[in-house]
Amino acid sequence: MGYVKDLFKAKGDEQNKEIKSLIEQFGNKKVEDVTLAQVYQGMRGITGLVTETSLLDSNEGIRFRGFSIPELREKLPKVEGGSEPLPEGLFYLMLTGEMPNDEIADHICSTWARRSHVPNHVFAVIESFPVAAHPMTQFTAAILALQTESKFAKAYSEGINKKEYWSYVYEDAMTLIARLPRIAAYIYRRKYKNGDHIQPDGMLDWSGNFAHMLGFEDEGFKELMRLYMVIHADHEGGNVSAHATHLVGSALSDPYLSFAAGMTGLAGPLHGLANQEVIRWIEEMCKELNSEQPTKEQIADYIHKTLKEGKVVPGYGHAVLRKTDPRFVAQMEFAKKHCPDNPTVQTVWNVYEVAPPILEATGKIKNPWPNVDAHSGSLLKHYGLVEEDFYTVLFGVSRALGVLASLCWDRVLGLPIERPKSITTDWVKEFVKK
Ligand code: CMX
Repeated sequence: MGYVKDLFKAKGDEQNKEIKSLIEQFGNKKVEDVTLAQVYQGMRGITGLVTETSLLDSNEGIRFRGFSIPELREKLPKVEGGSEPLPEGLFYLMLTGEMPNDEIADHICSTWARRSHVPNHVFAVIESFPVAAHPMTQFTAAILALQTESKFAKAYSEGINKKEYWSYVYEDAMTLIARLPRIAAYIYRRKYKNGDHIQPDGMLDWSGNFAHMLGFEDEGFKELMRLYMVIHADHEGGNVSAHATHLVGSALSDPYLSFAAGMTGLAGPLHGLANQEVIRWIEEMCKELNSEQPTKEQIADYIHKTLKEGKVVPGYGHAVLRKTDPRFVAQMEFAKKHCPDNPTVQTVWNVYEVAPPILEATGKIKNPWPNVDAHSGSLLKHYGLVEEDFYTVLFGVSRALGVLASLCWDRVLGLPIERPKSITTDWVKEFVKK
């Protein structure tokens, strides 16, 4: 086995022992009581999952293995001359809990480059879709097509010992991550660039090569991709894409099937699709007002109008966060450095000034602050990636890092099939009578 895989297994064994002892000693301890409102309202706040890779604090935002986003930007390895963190390093951190050095990040990068070849039948599946099909539909179908490569599914059908599951899941996770940029770039070039595809450049890092295959050679865009791939990677375990991947994986569906489930969830407008919706919302506002940069008063009126029409203001609100998302702040800092005068970026900042008090005044929106999706489109647009339908695919490529590292953990810890209890309203009526 390679160094990273050996280390991961050693960490898994250690954690397994600790968990066994915790369950033995404290297995009957109650974590919290669950209210009827929580049961009916999206299980909000119910602690029911263990996800080792990251933890979300409602005020502080996300920490990956204890590190905040500013800390990751400072401490994770970077390309020579670059200033944004490498997702290769973040994956290693999430998988092993240890901060990588440059050599380890290089090692992950070359492992992924070696495994990045996408079989032809996957492209054939993409080609079978009408070009008009949404990129997330094409992306999810391509991931399912890639499932023919699953080492876990093959080994399982041949009858392996359950102690070996983790090893095949690890191999599948590494191969799947390695291949996603090529698949995503293929969909992009097919849909928006007349099928004029660009071959990978094996000398580049995972995100740099992704940018290259998309057709963007600007070093600023490559830096944006590195940051983007890091900040979208993980958001603890209960969000739709992470939870769906974990849930489906708990049935021992292989990593390809599990990740495809996560991606169909990410494609929902209340989750990952919000990044496309934000830029559409801004563009529709600009069109309606016939202005490239609406004033704050005009933005405020438009927000009121959106709410009055019974629609959400995309990019605002969160099921857990109660402050400005640090992922929004990281992108804002990037924009201040690279494109402070861009009119769409300026509009995003103006919405940030205007929207929170209006949303708060509704009295029902629990978090009036921006989430990760509020900023990303304006940065992509600045570099010329203007096809907003594609934005959620970028989110999906990044999200693979966190949810697949977690899936490796699920199997190394031998977590069981997930099966929470559900009830009926008749049951509830009887229950409240008692
Ligand atoms: N605009 C308008 N109304 C909003 C709102 C927003 N941005 N955010 C919440 N609300 C509304 C909800 O729709 C809900 O209304 P009803 O009671 O009429 O159903 C009410 O406020 C209470 O909702 P909440 O408890 O504050 O929020 P939830 O935990 O139910 O939902 C989220 C969280 C993200 C789905 C919601 O804030 C939303 O729809 N935001 C806009 C879409 C978005 O940006 N999604 C991306 C989230 C990040 C990600 O996953 O990528």
